[in-house]
Amino acid sequence: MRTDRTFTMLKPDAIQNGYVGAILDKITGAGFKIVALKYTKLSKEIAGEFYAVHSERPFYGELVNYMSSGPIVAAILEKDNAVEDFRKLIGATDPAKADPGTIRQLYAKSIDANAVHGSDSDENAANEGNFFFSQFERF
Ligand code: 3AN
Repeated sequence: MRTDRTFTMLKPDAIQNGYVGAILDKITGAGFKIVALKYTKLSKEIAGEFYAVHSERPFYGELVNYMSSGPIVAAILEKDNAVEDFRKLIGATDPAKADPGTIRQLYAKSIDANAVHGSDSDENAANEGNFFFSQFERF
């Protein structure tokens, strides 16, 4: 089923480098409505659970360590065709390969510290949003 919501996290590098305002501005400027928003820090255990789908990938340990290394901003976003349009807005996983004007090309430096996460399917968007937010935290 296609939905109109996606889930994002601004990663520790985006927070560290002071890009929260600029990235949220880019997101809302592209027509996404913020449905839920949270500033928090993941423990290693929670980060491991969130990225469990990647547990067989060689970079899993590094990814979990990195994502629990500092605070993050989590959000549910709403827009028609949200998942696909948000993936376009953030650009390729490797910032060096991301198109000009995309969030990763503008604000990320490396493949692990790549500024922002975006769900890759409607199903994952729903699961990831539910992982972070209760029904009382969505507006
Ligand atoms: P995306 O976030 O673009 O969907 P995935 O799903 O392939 O990318 O990877 C999930 C996360 O794992 C990425 N956001 C990135 O931070 C990290 N990652 C992917 N590939 C590598 C890699 N080769 N080395 C380190 N981290 C990686």
